[in-house]
Amino acid sequence: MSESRPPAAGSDFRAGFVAILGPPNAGKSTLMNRILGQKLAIVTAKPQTTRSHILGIHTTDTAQIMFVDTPGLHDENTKLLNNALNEAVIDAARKCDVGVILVDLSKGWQDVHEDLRNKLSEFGKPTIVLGTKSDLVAEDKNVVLPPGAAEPLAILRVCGTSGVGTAEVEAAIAAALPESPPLYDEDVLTDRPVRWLAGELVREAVFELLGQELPYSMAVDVIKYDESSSDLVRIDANILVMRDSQKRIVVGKGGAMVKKIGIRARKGIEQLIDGRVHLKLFVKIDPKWLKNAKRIEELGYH
Ligand SMILES: Nc1nc2c(ncn2[C@@H]2O[C@H](COP(=O)(O)OP(=O)(O)OP(=O)(O)O)[C@@H](O)[C@H]2O)c(=O)[nH]1
Ligand SMILES: [Mg+2]
Repeated sequence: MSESRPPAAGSDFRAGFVAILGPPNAGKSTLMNRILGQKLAIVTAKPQTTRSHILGIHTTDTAQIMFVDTPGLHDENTKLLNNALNEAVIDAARKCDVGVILVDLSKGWQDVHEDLRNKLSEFGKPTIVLGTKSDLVAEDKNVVLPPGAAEPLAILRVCGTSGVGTAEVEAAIAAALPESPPLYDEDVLTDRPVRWLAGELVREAVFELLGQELPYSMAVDVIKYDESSSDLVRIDANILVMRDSQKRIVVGKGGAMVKKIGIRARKGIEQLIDGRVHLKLFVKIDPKWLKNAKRIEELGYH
């Protein structure tokens, strides 16, 4: 990423990649969406929602912050998808200009944070530590760092849901970026195609409507994104599950559940594109997708 930057033009505009790092459920996607003022990354109450890095581009008069929202870093390395997720995190840390480590203030500093801090220090990256979910704890509570690797540039508190503290976060990040002209036009918000974002909103609806296990073995493949009609976007997507029993749960009695998922996802997509959407969902058994690296990549999760 940073290798491709053209030389600084002599102005004091700053631009660079900022990796948003932390354990699952720390509030990474919420914070990025809040600063962008647009729901780009899906957010759910369940851990391990984000599956691959998503670029969120925030351009102001003085800086362009290219946020890289990453999947939560976790220790459990048994599944191929989890490996792919952790690789995506390390890759983002290696390529960023600034690393931001998110710490859920209600949980505090954990081993995973120490790992991230060490990685960023090994890669020589300036680091900012952010205590998130400040609304859940006492006002004077902040992250306490154990002695160890390099000191961060700043330790700040933020609430991603209300936006309290985000201005300070933005300022601290911008100050840490290298001088550079912007890399993207100011109206570009992400590098992800809208059809992929639409698939994510289907995945979010499944996360929200179905139990604990199923969302983790499910994927969404958008097979049609048709904008040829002037007043309506037609989207067909497959919801991929591993087993017949899961298919029955997703479809629901007489198709009731998949209908509910469709209604919820459609609303999200209509908000995203600010237009009408016709969404058709199919539930397919694809026992191999979770075990096949190429397929994981095809689905856009790496
Ligand atoms: N109370 C409170 N809840 C928050 C805040 N920020 C995020 N959350 C909630 O925490 C949960 C996880 O938020 P996400 O933004 O999806 O967290 P994440 O770090 O992206 O999680 P993964 O993608 O799973 O790694 C959601 O239910 C959010 O609504 C906050 O500032 N305050
Ligand atoms: Mg996330």
